[in-house]
Amino acid sequence: MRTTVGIIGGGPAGLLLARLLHRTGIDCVVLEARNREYVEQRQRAGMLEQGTVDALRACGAAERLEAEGLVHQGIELRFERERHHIDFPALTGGRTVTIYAQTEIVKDLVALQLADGPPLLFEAEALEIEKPESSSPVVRFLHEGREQTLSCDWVIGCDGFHGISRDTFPPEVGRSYAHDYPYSWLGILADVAPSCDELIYARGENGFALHSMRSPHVSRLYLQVPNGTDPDDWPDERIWDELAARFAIDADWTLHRGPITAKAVTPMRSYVHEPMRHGRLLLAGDAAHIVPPTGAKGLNLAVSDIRVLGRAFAEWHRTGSEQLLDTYSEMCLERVWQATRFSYDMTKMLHAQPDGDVFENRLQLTRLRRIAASRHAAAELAANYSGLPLMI
Ligand code: RFL
Ligand code: PHB
Repeated sequence: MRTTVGIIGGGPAGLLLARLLHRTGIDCVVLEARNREYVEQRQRAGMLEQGTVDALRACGAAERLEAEGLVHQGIELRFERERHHIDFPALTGGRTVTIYAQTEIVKDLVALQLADGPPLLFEAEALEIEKPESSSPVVRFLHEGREQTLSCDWVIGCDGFHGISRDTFPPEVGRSYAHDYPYSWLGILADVAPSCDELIYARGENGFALHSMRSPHVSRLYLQVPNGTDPDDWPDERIWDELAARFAIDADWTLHRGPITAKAVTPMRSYVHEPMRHGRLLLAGDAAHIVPPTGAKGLNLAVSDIRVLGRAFAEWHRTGSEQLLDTYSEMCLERVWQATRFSYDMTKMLHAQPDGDVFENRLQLTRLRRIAASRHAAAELAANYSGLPLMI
């Protein structure tokens, strides 16, 4: 097989890129290791920045998002049994965020791709990228029980944190930065109406809890738990009791409980790989960087990378100039590091220190109080959370 752009990975990054390239008139092929059902059901992100919504709209993938997405005007911070509203439009000059599940974005993009887009091969696992430094790199992949090759002008590694693309960079070319956190999140989905209109980020005495949602009838909640936690040690009643304790405030408020339909533990890590390009191989999304979910940035960063890349390929296609492809890594990394910093700060501010460091715990509350008391501090949070402007 031959194509102009070979895309490894059919997550949000790979699928959105395929859509943008298709609209520009550049042919591509998407190789996805898993089957369709798996990628459409994988529970992940839910909070979209305005820029992410705009990008999906611009490529005709926002019909259902516009009908079903829940527009939020801010978030709530809870600590010391009090609630504090952070008003995004008032603090950012009108910006909002939207709740719409990653599973739904993937379903929408897969449907468009299969209807009129370039080839999307499921159960096609990339094994190796050959000659990434040359002008015609080749992807070797396994599909329908046999090994095949895809010759390309460009290869884009959108294969997530555990993919093969990043490992293709020779060690002397790249450098990575990583930080592991001493806690994980236990995430649940529950068939119960959300107990709030906006997301609640709570710093309870025993640790962090987040109340999010998927629809007016489905709640998504997370609890800080120790690393290595087995979800089976958390029967449903124990989860609801702990959530209720961490969200507790002195005002009248009740956490609605309901049947839990999914339960999983996610470790927390920050990771950035620099640069994001080696020869004709470019990385995008989780393949190049991951953040802890506290800042809700992972999916939004993946979409930002693809917006930069989509524009660079459009320019290359129109004029033959590789200038924007040459500056791709630099363009993305500034934003990636800003999101890495923000996600780190949010995580450190809201999670209880497992070693019980009382000084650190006291500082956390001091940071939270500052945000509640100062418009300036709240505006800084709102600007980062709702998404820094993308200069393309
Ligand atoms: P993905 O989604 O991991 O997709 C990569 C795809 O590549 C495939 N693949 C391969 N295909 C072919 N050959 C190979 N050798 C391959 N190896 C892998 C995989 O099967 C997969 O389909 O990466 P992508 O596209 O970069 O998207 C990134 C996002 O998925 C991720 O950043 C977010 O989900 C992170 N995240 C959140 N981000 C937000 O912006 N807002 C949120 O509210 C938010 N909440 C979250 C999150 C992530 C979470 N977890 C589980 C890590 C909440 C959680 C709990
Ligand atoms: C989610 O809805 O899954 C979600 C929302 C905000 C976050 C993390 C996850 O910070």
